Amino acid sequence: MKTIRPLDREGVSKYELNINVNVRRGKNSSLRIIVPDVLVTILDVNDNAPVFRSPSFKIYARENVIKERDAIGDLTAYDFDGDDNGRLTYDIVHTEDVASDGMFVIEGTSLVKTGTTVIDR
Ligand SMILES: [Ca+2]
Ligand SMILES: [Ca+2]
Repeated sequence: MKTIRPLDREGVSKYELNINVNVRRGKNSSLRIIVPDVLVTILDVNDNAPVFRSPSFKIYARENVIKERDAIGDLTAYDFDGDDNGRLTYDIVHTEDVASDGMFVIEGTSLVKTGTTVIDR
């Protein structure tokens, strides 16, 4: 069996086929055998990169109110691949200024304030 175009698990992950086998028995008759339920399962490869739901995020947090470990924003991204190929983890890899350094962490998809100092303009 061959494919006639590339397979994409994120488009169709399973195909069910019925296949006939014909055996000629004589000039005018044939015996037909049907193989029921051939199930083709398309296995996933990691061919999709994660995408954030927005190209940038603006989060507004009130000064003197946000406490340690309070979530201040949701940074959800998605990945169309399955299982481990679509499992996302979030990390802060760079901060633009010294004041931001160590001030926030990401827990799940939430940006969380860390430390005991209050946010104060
Ligand atoms: Ca992926
Ligand atoms: Ca995939």
